[in-house]
Amino acid sequence: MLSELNRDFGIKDRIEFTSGNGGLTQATLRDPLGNMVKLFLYGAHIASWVNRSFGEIFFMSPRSDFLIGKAIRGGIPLVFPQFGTGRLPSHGFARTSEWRVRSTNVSDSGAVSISMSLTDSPETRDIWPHRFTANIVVSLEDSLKTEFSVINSGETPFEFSNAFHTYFAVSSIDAVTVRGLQGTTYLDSLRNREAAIENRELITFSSQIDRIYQNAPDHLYIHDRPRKLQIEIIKQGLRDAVVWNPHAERCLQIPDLSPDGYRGFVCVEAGNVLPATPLPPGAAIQSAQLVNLSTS
Ligand code: TA6
Repeated sequence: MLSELNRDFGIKDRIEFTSGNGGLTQATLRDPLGNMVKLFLYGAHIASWVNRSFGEIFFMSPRSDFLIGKAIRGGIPLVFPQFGTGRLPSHGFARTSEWRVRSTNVSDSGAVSISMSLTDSPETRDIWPHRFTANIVVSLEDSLKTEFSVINSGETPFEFSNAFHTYFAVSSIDAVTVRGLQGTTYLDSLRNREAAIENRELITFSSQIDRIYQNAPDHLYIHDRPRKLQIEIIKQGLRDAVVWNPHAERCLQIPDLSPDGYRGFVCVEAGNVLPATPLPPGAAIQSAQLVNLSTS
């Protein structure tokens, strides 16, 4: 497996496949500038992004499982085809499925990318009776671009939700603000998804926040004051943004987070969450998230 992957998709000094946590196959992408991404083929799950100027950008819980069938707690879990709880496992089956490598590339500008796909199977059709192919393209340079597309390859329409459930590492949750959502309607998952309007320019985290901001602006900003870091999230073809931090009380109920694990991350999740997106037979949807870093 690893030798075939490296033979077919490895690129000297740029892309290598190895056995990672829990024996999961991981791809390591290194660009010429010194940036690095590690991602598992399991869930097409980006686990780490080390930027040459700002270090590790994503949070990974020290208590995360790396077991087939379990979600990984950190990095970018892929939400598809369901958001949250429902008929399918929480956040759908994409993040607990083995994705296939389709191609790898180094662009003229030095961006290193990998493309992976997930197609329906007897197991997925058992719980979600639709034909589809989902694709992920991850492109690394000083910024990180993740593209998600899905085609309805069946004869019947379906609807789905998708999101990049990104765990951004922060110095401390009480020193972090999220900007760009003022005036946006959100569904408050702590109040049975009651609708309200965000009235703050800067969202702060003194208690649990779990909100689905609908039709949110495409440019969002996380500011980590102690780290003097601004993270810009540019979403394309992704209507919504979920903002989540469990804070102390909820954190105690999440076994793969340490009791104070909430202090080390904020989730800002670009996606098409609610309402679900209808997809007629033969139709496809393209979307992308671009994350830029700067000193602030
Ligand atoms: O995106 C926010 C959320 O839906 C929260 O309600 C919380 O459940 C979080 O996702 C984590 O979900 P998970 O299934 O990964 O434990």
